[in-house]
Amino acid sequence: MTTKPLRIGLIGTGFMGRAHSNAYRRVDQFFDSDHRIELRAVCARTEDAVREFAGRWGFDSHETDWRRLVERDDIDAVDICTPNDSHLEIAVAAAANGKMVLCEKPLARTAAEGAQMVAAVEQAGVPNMVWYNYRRTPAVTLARQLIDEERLGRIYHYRAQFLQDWTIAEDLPQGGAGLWRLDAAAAGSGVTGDLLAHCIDTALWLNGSIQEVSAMTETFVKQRHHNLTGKVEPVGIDDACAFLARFQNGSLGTFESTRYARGHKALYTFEINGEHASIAWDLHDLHRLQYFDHRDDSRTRGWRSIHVTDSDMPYMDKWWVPGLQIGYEHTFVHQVADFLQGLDRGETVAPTFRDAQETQQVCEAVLESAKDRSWHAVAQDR
Ligand code: SOE
Repeated sequence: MTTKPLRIGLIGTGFMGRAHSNAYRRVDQFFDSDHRIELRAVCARTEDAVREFAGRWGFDSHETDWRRLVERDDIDAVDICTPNDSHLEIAVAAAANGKMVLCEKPLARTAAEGAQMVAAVEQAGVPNMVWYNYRRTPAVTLARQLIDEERLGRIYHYRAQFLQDWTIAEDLPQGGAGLWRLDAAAAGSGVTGDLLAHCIDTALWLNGSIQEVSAMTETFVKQRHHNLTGKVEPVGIDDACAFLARFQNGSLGTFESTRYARGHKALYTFEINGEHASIAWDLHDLHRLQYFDHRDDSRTRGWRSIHVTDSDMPYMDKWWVPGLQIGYEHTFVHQVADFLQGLDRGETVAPTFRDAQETQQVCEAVLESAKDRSWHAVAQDR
């Protein structure tokens, strides 16, 4: 088999820069594709730090200005792992240079920015993808398979939560490295864009489009020291958000996210209740899918805890032997593997920018609804 190189230019060396680099390093060892990853360049602002990152993860070279990286002839795909306020500018420039564009979630700060990004990659005709990684947890992919097989019957309820507790301290500053998620100018929103965006992406994938929403948000700590301005500034993000949703398939959704749920670090859970069966998943126990089927014999009927490790489970034939589980970082490996295999077949791989824009539109409706305390229709212009 002849393999074609896919030369990556990665921008951003924080948490996601590491998660993606790890995925690029591992994918070829475990998954087959006609494309072979080459880590050509990594970019971050601080010379010493980016050089160290390039050495540690095996990038051939480094840049300190992303504009230089997106213009390089030896890069095929630009991967955006920077805070949300730079996604638009980088994606548009990368697409204009004919690069494939991969972008960390959320696609953008607002739906208006997202629309420009969709237009940029579609006009350039370049492959594109957004890293909503939880879809590719084997147990979540299994949930999708069970739904596709119509085992649940008509769906009545979709319930999701994403709970954290890391911003409770009032003296935690906002802004800058590691804390840009608290800065509305950099992040766009708080838990809605950062955490509920994951829940919404999974929900749209498993249960279809959302028609309308009714939301409430709260900012518990109203002002924080800003690391970039050096002043105490108002906090513009939502610390917590809860919303009700009506799906196009007639089911009802309830979504909740907060960074003020003491004791919870990244408790992403969802449950779907159908006419015949229900499924539930919990990120803290990510290799298990809970399944209840009312059609089972009544004497043995009950919730089953499916350990999603056998080789007939999604992605699992590529890893270890049955019973041995995988974790968070593997979801990113799966996403790269699917992207490469999509290139092999000449097919797009979801979630594309256009798919992720639907999540932006739900987020937008949620934030608007919280502002004026009324139901908002979700724009359906995909
Ligand atoms: C926030 O703490 C965060 O890191 C999100 O930004 C990620 O998308 C989520 O997967 C885990 O939590």
